[in-house]
Amino acid sequence: MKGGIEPPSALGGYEPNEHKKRPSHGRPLFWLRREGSNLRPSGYEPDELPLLYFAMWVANIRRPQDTVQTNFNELILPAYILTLLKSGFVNIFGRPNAGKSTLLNALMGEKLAIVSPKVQTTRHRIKGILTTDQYQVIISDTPGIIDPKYKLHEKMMHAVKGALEDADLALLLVDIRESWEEVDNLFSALRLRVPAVVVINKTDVAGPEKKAAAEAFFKGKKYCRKIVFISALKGQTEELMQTIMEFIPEGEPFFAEDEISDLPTKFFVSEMIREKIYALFEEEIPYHTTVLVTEFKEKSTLIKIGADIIVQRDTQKSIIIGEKGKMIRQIGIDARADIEAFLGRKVFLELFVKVRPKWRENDTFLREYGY
Ligand SMILES: Nc1nc2c(ncn2[C@@H]2O[C@H](COP(=O)(O)OP(=O)(O)OP(=O)(O)O)[C@@H](O)[C@H]2O)c(=O)[nH]1
Ligand SMILES: [Mg+2]
Repeated sequence: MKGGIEPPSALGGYEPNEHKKRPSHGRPLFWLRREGSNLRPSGYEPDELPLLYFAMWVANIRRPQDTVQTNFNELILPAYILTLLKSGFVNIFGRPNAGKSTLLNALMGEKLAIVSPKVQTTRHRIKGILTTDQYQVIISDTPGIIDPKYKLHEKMMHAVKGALEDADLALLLVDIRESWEEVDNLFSALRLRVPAVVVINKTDVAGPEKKAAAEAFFKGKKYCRKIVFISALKGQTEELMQTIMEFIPEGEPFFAEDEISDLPTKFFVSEMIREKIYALFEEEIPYHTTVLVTEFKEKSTLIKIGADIIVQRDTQKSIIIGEKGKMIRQIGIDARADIEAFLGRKVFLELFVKVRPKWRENDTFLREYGY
């Protein structure tokens, strides 16, 4: 999150994971990169190396992790050296409701993606960036894979396709209670060209026999390089993190170390409002709805946010508003609490409901709403 906004750790009660702890002694001076059998500092040409080594000698940098004040780019920065940083894209795929967003949040130790017991909650690819002094892993949550029925679905599957293309490692997430045959068909149809780990989730609701049966089922499948059991809900992901590191290549980071996502604050705000709609309304209402943040003004004492809740029909508008405005007030109260925790500021939230017939089928509307 750029722009000085605190990460949303207050949101879901997530404890920062052990692997999440970042070095406190500043930016890396350089990374050591493997070139054939040699190690070479990244970002320097060979003819600059003698000068670099001389500067290191003067500054008394002898070993990786030595800390020093360097006069670097005319800035005084604390710096240190990293050895063989690993970095890469880990993309999560699965059917709706498998727990992909819960897993992203658990790995990040922060709530980035909204979660609900209903299917098709996630509509975008959401990247979480996890940086330590050992690695930078970019973890992508994706929409659950479905047969598209309308244009919004097509856009959602487009997001999945993009993630299939740039993964270094695919995490194929399975809800241990769902039909393994069906997920097997789906995973086979993906025709993955990158290594994949089958991640069996929700082990907190399954006994040892069920786990053994799942292992026997997925073992030996063509796409399956390894099987890991997790409970994303309970944050039991240590073994998965170790497995991820086995598959991530050595390389330089893609993002600055203080970035936790590539998406703007407005996106997260609109998602928090959408999450409340999934929680408060039954049946089809959430699927006909999207949220667009139209105003975001930082004032001295608070942030003023205006958002449109978009629905397809007048009847849906009156359901969202509720009797004497009861429901929209509730959305506002619930969403504001999360947004305030996320931004670490007081928020004035104003919600409007707008009817846009067939917005889910309309390219112009879809684009305007960020799909
Ligand atoms: N018992 C249990 N429930 C879980 C676990 N992980 C996720 N869930 C629940 O499963 C439901 C769906 O979780 P999500 O993370 O929204 O699933 P998703 O795969 O992102 O779903 P879509 O975005 O719709 O594709 C929620 O009610 C979660 O609380 C788990 O490890 N154990
Ligand atoms: Mg999701």
